[in-house]
Amino acid sequence: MRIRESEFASQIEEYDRVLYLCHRNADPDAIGSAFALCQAFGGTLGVADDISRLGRSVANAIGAEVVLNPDPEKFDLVVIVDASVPLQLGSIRPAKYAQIDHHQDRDLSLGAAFYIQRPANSTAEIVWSIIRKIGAAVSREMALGLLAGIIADTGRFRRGTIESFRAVAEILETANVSYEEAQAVLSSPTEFSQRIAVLKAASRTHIEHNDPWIVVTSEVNAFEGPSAMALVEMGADAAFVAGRHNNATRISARASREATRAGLNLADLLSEVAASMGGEGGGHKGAAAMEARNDPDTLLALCLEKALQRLRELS
Ligand SMILES: [Mn+2]
Repeated sequence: MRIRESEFASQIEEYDRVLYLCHRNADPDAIGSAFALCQAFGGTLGVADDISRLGRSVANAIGAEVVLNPDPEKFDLVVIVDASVPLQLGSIRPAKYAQIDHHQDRDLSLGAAFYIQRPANSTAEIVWSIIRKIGAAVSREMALGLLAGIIADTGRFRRGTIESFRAVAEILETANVSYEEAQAVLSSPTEFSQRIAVLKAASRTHIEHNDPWIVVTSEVNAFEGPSAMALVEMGADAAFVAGRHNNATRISARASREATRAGLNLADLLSEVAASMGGEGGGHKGAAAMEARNDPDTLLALCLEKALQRLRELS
């Protein structure tokens, strides 16, 4: 059941023990959003599998207690935060759940007891609108977490909308925190292993072009997302980076602003490729991921072909 943001408080009141569950590799948006909800309504902050480097940095800065791989059975309700497909929850399959999310895939919302899912730059903006509506007290830590989520998910405002800027202004006005502090939370230096992975991805890049579009693929063992993002920053319109994880291949994809504006939708593209291979995928137009059992070469070739075909149709 889809609910309005103003209805969240009355819905959540019905449950005693609530788990706010973030997706795998939980990022600042997931952590900041789930933390603010825990503070406003009471509950436990959980993460499927593991937390990302920046997610950890935010959790440390706001003093969030994070439970890794919590047992959903121990709660009356699980609220899935910032995730839209079951794959993002690792092996956690809550029997009863709600959802607050800004992605476009409907996989999880269809089975939710109640949910708020709408397009926004970040889940933090949706959470801010829930909290603002009930007039809950906003601590410095809640504000820092939400700001970090918005700053991170808007790509430091490169994709900022009126709603993002308004939310940031309102949060700064409400809580005793400065924009500079929120930025500092996100500026921990990039880990050695990530820099190595990104550089390896760049050196192994396979390049295909069809003027004006450039599509690239690569393979690394970790940090597929940051690698794909780096390849787009270097000039690619679409970058697909594969990595093997146990028996599965994970692919992270990023697209340039020009390509998404022209109509390229990576969430659709990866969910199509995943579906044809018995895997799962989704995300946003400009940033998406998938996982399947096939080898990286097969999946990357499919992604490359589909992206080039789609871009050809668009131009
Ligand atoms: Mn998000």
